[in-house]
Order: sequence, then C-alpha cells, then structure tokens
Amino acid sequence: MFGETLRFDLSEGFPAFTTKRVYWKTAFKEMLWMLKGKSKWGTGNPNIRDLLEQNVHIWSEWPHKKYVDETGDDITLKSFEERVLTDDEFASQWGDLGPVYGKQWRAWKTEDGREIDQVSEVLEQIKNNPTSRRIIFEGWNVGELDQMALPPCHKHYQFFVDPVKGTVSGSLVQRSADTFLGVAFNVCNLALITTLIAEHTGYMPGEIVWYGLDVHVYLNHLDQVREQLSREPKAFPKLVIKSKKKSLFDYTIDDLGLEGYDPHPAIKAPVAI
Ligand code: THF
Repeated sequence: MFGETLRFDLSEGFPAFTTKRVYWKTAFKEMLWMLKGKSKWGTGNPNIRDLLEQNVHIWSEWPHKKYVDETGDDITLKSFEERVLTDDEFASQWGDLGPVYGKQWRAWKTEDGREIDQVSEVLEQIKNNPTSRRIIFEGWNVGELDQMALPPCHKHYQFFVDPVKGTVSGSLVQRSADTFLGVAFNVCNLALITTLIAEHTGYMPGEIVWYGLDVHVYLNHLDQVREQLSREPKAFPKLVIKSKKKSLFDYTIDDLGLEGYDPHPAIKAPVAI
C-alpha cells in the first residue's frame, strides 16, 4: 500500500503494540543509540559494536552481508558478531554502518565543514520558537546515501507544539515500512522520542502521527500476520521515566520502563535483508 497513517494519543497510553510482544527494550536501545550520534569506533559513524555490547542484534545482518560479499570470507552471522565485539580493529572496519541515522541527526556535515546537531536544534526551536513550522530533523542526506549500509527507512521527523493544550506532538515519515517486524519498533521509538522531547522542553506529550509510504508485508511473514490479526488488542502500557537526565542524550535503558505491558505472546519472523 502507498501512503498509510497511524495516529496515537500519548495521553491514553504508550503505543507498544499488544497483539504480539514487542521487544521494547531492544527498540529503546536502538533509539538511544541513534540519539547518541557518533561512535568511538571506526570513522565515528554509527557502529554495531555499540549495539552488540547491549545485546542488540537487529542491525548485524547488513554489515555481515557486506563483509561476506567484499571479502569472500563466508563466516556465520554469529561469528561475525563475535569478532566485532572482541576485535577493536575489526569493529572499526566492519561494524561501521556509514553515515546513517544518528550521524545525520546529530552531526549533519555542511559544505563549509560545519556539523549540524539537528536534534539539539529541535529542542531549541520548541523552547524558543514553538510556533515554528520547521521543527524537523531529517536523515535522508542525498549526497551521502551511497556511503550508508542502508538508506534510512524512517527519515523525516517533525514536531508540533500546541500552546493551548501545552503539548508537543511528533510525526515520522517512513519511506519503506516492514509492517510485521519494523513498524512496531518504529512506532514505539517515535513515541519514545516524542515523550523525551516533551519532557526536556516543559510540555506534555501530545499525539504521534506515523506516515508510511511504501507499506508492505513480506511473503514469508504472511502466517505471522494472520496470527497477529486474529488477536484482540489489549490496553496500552505506560512509559515511565525512572530517572530524568540533564540532557536528552544521556539516557540509558535503565532510566526507562513500561508499566502494565501485558501483550499476547511473541511471534517470530525472519528479517528481509
Ligand atoms: N529492514 C527490514 N527488512 N525491516 C526492518 O524493519 C528494518 N528496520 C531496520 C533496518 N532495516 C530494516 C532494522 N530494524 C527486527 C526489528 C527491527 C529491525 C530489524 C529487525 C527484528 O527482527 N525484530 C524481532 C526480534 C527482536 C529482537 O531480536 O529482540 C521481533 O520479533 O520484533 C526498520 O527500522
């Protein structure tokens, strides 16, 4: 399908889907990793080493494939991950994802050699110029797409302040949506960043609006989707910020929790690479 919308009012709960278990800790770790921007490994671009150290494996397939394709060394995904985790030089060379997400969000390179921290600009705009129609961060850096392990799926984030209600709402435009595996993560993470941005600008979280452009179901997810559709949704949980940090960029997974998350069981599916 082309051009679908989902809308959730964050005052009614946190949209971690309930018709299957969503690994929200994995999703949150991914979002916090993106918000950090640079890595200390390799060129400083986002690196899977930082995810593997937190036991997050959802980004490993792409650098693994690149490694196997470029070297002909046909090692398994598991031993590739093991090497990235234990061999610093290997991590720097092969764990690097190129200038994806966090690099563009926090350090978009300009022609005159500056780096723009788009997320900090968003916080500034919400605090100082809340009626702006330009409260945006963007990952689709056209000139650098060819250096990315994967061009961003979730690309345009735009925020909106309602001064009467005292809320910040967040939206996301996603060029490509893996309905069964990815969307649950993407919606969860949009809700998380909107809540954190509200928390750090003195507003309440408002709504989130998710726009999917190419919205698809992979053929090897059909049984899983049928199973998920047969289930009755339950009440959404509540996001708890257990310890508020000074900066939006300082959160770790231990600072965040979901209260009352009681989903239907997990449903497994292979990811398309
Ligand atoms: N590529 C594809 N094909 N689908 C995507 O959703 C996707 N992403 C990111 C980049 N490329 C993509 C990666 N995000 C899972 C979840 C999110 C991903 C990739 C994989 C996944 O396998 N989830 C399982 C297991 C979770 C776990 O290991 O803890 C799940 O059941 O949710 C979209 O941003």
